[in-house]
This record gives sequence, C-alpha cells and structure tokens, in this order.
Amino acid sequence: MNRNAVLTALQTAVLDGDQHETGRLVQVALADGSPPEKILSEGLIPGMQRLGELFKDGHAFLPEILISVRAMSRGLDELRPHLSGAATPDNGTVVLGTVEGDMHDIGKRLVGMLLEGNGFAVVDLGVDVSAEAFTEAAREHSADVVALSALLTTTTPQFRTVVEALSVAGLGETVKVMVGGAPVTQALAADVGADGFAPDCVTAVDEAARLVAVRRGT
Ligand code: B1M
Repeated sequence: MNRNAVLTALQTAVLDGDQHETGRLVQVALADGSPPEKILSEGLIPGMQRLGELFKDGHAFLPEILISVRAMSRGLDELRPHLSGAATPDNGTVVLGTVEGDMHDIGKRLVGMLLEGNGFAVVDLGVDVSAEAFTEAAREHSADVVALSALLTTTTPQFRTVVEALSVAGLGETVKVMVGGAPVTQALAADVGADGFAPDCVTAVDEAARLVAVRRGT
C-alpha cells in the first residue's frame, strides 16, 4: 500500500470503528514516514468527520459513534508520542478543557496534543469543566491562555461564564481566553468576550502563540 492508500484505509478504519486496524494503520503510516500531522489531518480526522455527516443525515447512530470514538482514541494514543516528542514546553502555559455540561473531548484532545507538540505546557482539565475549575487552574499554573472547547450550541454560553469568572478573580487582564469547537465562530468568540478563536486544531497553535505574545508583550 502506498502512503495515500494507508491514509484512506485509516479513514475507513475510524469510520468502521475498527480500533485494532486503526492502531495498526497509524503504526504503518508512521513506519512509512508519513508526518504525524498528516496522519491526523488526512487519516483520522476525515474518518470522524464523515461519520459526523452520516450521523447528521440519520445514516449513523450513537452506538456507531461510540465505537468510532474508541477507534479514534486508539489512533490518537499511537500518534501522541510522535506529536509531542520533540519540543520543550517553554512557549507558554495553556489551561485547556471542554466547558461545563459538554462531554465532547476528541477535538479538545487534538488541540492539546498539537499545543504540546509545539512547545506549550498544557494542563488538560478534561470535560464538563466548571468556570471555577478553569479559574483555579489558571491561577495555580500561572496560565498564559485558558482554552475552552464546546461542541454544543447549548454549552457555548459557558464561554462567557468563564470569561466573567476570570475577571471576578482578578485574572481578566492577564490571562487570555481562546475558544473553539464545531459551532463556534469568530463572531461568537467576540460576542462572549474571548481574546482568540481558532476553527481547527492546527490554527489553534498559531492563535495560542499570538495570545502568549500579546500577554507577554513580546
Ligand atoms: Co455529540 N453532538 N452529542 N456526541 N457529536 C455533535 C456535536 C452534533 C453536532 C451531532 C449532530 O446532531 N449533528 C450535536 C450538537 C448539535 C448542536 O448543539 N449544534 C451533538 C449532540 C446533540 C449530542 C448529544 C446531545 C446527543 C444526545 O445525547 N442526544 C450528546 C451530548 C452529550 C454532552 O456533551 N452533554 C452527544 C454525545 C456524543 C457522544 C458521547 C456520543 C460523542 C462524544 C464522545 C467524545 O467526545 N468522547 C459524540 C460525538 C462523537 C459527536 C460528533 C458525531 C463528532 C464530534 C467529534 O468528535 N468530531 C458530532 C457531529 C459533528 O461534529 N459533525 C456531535 C471530530 C473532532 C475532531 O472535531 O470536535 O469539531 P471537533 O474539533 C475540531 C474543531 O472544532 C476544533 O479543532 C478540532 C480539530 O480540528 N476545536 C477547537 C475543537 N475544540 C477547539 C478548541 C479550540 C480551538 C479549536 O480552542 C480552545
């Protein structure tokens, strides 16, 4: 199989929810010399996106999604050491999490992995994270950026809650807030008072770097 065929097969393995094949194909792609970012953006993510479309159109259901999530997680576990290996975490500290009421974590994990791989120290608080927990972690870790993910239109209002909690805690002027997730737009980010927005995990790295530079005045 050539490199592109491996990536196409990887999409299918995620879509089919075949966790063993997903793990195996990530190893094959790495051994073939495909860059980890390419395995992510042309193998794993399109498989999950295709499933999302099928779900939206009523051709896939929650059980299929859960099985594919397991396969995707297996692929991410194989990829993680290769995305995070080289860099030293001195580009800034990011406190990351999915907001309260929201259990979606795949996109957030991708953002965290790419930030780590690009030299940021990442404190991942997980999913369903309260504004208080974000604020405490930002203070405890002297965060440069608090990065908030939301996948539900019903949970995006939590962005504003976190922005306000940081402000009340006296961190509003120092800590920068970045938001993202499938239903999030630049306009929404501005509306909730966030400092930054990224539409995908690759752009999130550039946006975090921009916010750290603004915060540090560099
Ligand atoms: Co849910 N779900 N889900 N779900 N789910 C969506 C989001 C939905 C769009 C499906 C649909 O109806 N078409 C819909 C939301 C509708 C809306 O509000 N607009 C939905 C719903 C309704 C629900 C439930 C309410 C279903 C129910 O129970 N009736 C329920 C809610 C549970 C809860 O959170 N309280 C629910 C549950 C679940 C599962 C548990 C089954 C599972 C999540 C498992 C897990 O994450 N561990 C799940 C999944 C998998 C999905 C879909 C199919 C796929 C999401 C995903 O992982 N995408 C999704 C449909 C879809 O998105 N098309 C759907 C792949 C991932 C790589 O993309 O997360 O967008 P994404 O991340 C991207 C960017 O958005 C960005 O970078 C990533 C990569 O480039 N990004 C950031 C993400 N965070 C960022 C942060 C940043 C910057 C960029 O800076 C901080």
